[in-house]
Amino acid sequence: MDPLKQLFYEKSQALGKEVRELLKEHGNKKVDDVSLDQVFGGMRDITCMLWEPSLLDAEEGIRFRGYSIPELRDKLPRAAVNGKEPLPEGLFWLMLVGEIPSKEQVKWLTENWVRRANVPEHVFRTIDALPADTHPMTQLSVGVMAMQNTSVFAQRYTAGLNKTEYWDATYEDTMYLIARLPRVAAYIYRRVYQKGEQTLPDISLDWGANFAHMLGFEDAGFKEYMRLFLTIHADHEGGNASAHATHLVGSTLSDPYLSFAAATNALAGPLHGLANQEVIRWILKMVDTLGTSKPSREQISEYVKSTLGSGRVIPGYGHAVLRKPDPRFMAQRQFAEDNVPDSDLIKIVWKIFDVVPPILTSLGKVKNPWPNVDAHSGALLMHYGMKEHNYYTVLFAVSRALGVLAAQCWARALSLPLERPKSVTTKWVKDYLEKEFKVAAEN
Ligand code: CMX
Repeated sequence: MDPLKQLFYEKSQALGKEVRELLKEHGNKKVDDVSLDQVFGGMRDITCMLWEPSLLDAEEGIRFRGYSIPELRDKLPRAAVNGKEPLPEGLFWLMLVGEIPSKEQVKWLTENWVRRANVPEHVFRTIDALPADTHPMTQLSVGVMAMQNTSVFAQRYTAGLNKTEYWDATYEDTMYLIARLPRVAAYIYRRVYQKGEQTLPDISLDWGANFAHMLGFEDAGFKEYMRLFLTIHADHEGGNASAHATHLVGSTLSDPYLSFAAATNALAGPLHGLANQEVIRWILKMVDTLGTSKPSREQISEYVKSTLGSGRVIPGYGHAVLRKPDPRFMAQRQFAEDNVPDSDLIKIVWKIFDVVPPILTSLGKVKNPWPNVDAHSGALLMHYGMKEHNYYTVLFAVSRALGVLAAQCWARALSLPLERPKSVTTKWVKDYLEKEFKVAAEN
């Protein structure tokens, strides 16, 4: 058994035992109750799902196994040569087994993924069958689905897999899928935007730097940004749409390929991951409309108000859970301050950060007026020369695989069952209120 699998096995056996004992003693204790606002309002804040890799606090932001983003930037292993940002491999290790890995453990993981990274030829041919103007997220989803015929879980299940072995097959699929994903994603980029001229993998590079290389970006700054990007987008607890989609589909014992394809489809919505493409489009339209690459705060303010006036949201702002500026935004801002202090586009992002929150607050209905993760990434990608906005969400998806697949390993190891919440009709709600009202009147 490989060392990470062995560690995961030990950890999951121990936690599985703890969970069984905990539920035996406390299984009927209440952790939440549900209001009609929540039933009609997207199930916000209902505590009803288990997700080991990370936990989101509305005020503080995300913590991965207890570590905040600034702590991860300090503690996770970095690239051997001039590395300042964490290697995403290290975060995957941490999310899977709850321990900060050593440099040697991360090196082992990088090399393991290199060995698993071969993508079957039919996957490329399947993507090639799509019109080139198919959105890159759709191409990614199709690419992931095309790999499903190699699923270890699906094959072993068909052959008669013992329940106690689900976690092992899921771990194998997870490791192969993460290893292959950058190659598939880069293939789509080069196919659509670089005349199909492919850049072959460089097996001496770490996972993030090799992805940058396959995309065709050799700049050391871009590689560092990719390492940071792939780390901070990896997970945001279990209730967000891409994570929840993975969890829901996986709960039917669909394998990790089918489950992660669902995540990509959820991430492709403009209220979720697609917002990173929408942000940069919106900023470039503003620059174009105002006729200046150095708009004043007053000009930006007018533009923001005209966007709101036309019944649209300000992309990159707001969040379903967070109530403070997103630490993922702040990490990118700090990266930009340290590495790219002189970009007009990035300075616009910072001015928007000054201007938008008071305007959104003044509407009186927006629960979180602060920037989210998607507000900053486009300007940094533009700076490094990646100008194809439709592609940005694919980068998010490659990162998101780390968290949602680590969670799927846990779901199988803890034998989490089929997910099946209760839904009701409006008539049911009216009848319920009527009945409750009568009960209240009788009392
Ligand atoms: N601009 C304008 N209005 C906004 C807004 C924004 N950025 N954010 C929220 N609102 C509005 C909502 O549309 C809603 O209006 P209605 O009552 O008229 O429908 C009202 O404020 C209340 O919404 P909320 O409770 O504050 O926010 P939700 O939890 O419903 O939605 C989110 C959260 C992210 C979908 C929303 O803030 C939004 O649309 N933001 C812009 C899109 C975006 O950046 N998405 C990326 C999120 C991060 C990610 O997943 O990648």
